Amino acid sequence: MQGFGVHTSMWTMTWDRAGAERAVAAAKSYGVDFIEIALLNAPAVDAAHSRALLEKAGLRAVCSLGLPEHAWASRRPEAAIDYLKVAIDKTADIGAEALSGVIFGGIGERTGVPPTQQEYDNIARALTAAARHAKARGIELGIEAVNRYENHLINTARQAVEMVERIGADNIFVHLDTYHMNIEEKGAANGILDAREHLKYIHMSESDRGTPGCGNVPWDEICATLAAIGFRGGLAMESFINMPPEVAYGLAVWRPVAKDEAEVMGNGLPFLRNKARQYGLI
Ligand code: FUD
Repeated sequence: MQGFGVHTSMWTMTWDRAGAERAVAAAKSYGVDFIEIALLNAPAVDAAHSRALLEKAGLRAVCSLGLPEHAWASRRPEAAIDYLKVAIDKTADIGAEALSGVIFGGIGERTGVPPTQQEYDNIARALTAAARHAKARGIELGIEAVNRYENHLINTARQAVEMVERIGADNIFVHLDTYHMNIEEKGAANGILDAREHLKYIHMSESDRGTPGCGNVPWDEICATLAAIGFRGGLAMESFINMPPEVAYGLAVWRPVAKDEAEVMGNGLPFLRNKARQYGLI
């Protein structure tokens, strides 16, 4: 995945036909290279419909998810494998290139105690099987490190690298997110440096998940470090302004973090795209 994209949470978190039509039309009007589609209910997605929309718009896509509780890999690896296989098949049928995000567990999954070896063993087993299935379908899998309040298992770039290296498949990569890094890493550059061998995708998300450029994320440091490691992966702007309650709960987004779509797309998008261009990332 290369170029500059937008997470479709900007327009919908429900990837049904109406949501897909709205999001693809809007993304095309802003001239992005790709969209990230949240497969939060993978089995329900009409893949052929999405594929036709994307082809007509000339847009590429990445899919992402957090696993539903009945399929959290740390506890139920077999259920996770079944769910991930369906999501991988949908990703391939949509014509997207990768399935990424919290593919190892839930957004909001926490046991209340530190992770156990058994949890990591279960995740590794599930993701090894998922990577094999993804390989057969021509799909890459990304592991996104998310902050401690959303998940207790993979919070840092280093932990994501450990899991990627443990799985050892050539179609699995590290996915970072500037919002999570701002909470977890000892300086944003260090997270990127830790992941450099495996980093293929990054969410460009502000410290409050609102309009990029209006918060505390050190964008110059991020872009300069990406340029320094020769990053050639996808950059996706992620801003959560369209939150259904069940998703807002996992993400702990309790109030509007930006005024509206016009503010994020009118100010945040050009801000980030200009930074990415300035540093030769796109
Ligand atoms: C979750 C997150 C998202 C999520 C993806 C799911 O905190 O940062 O990237 O994994 O949006 O579509």
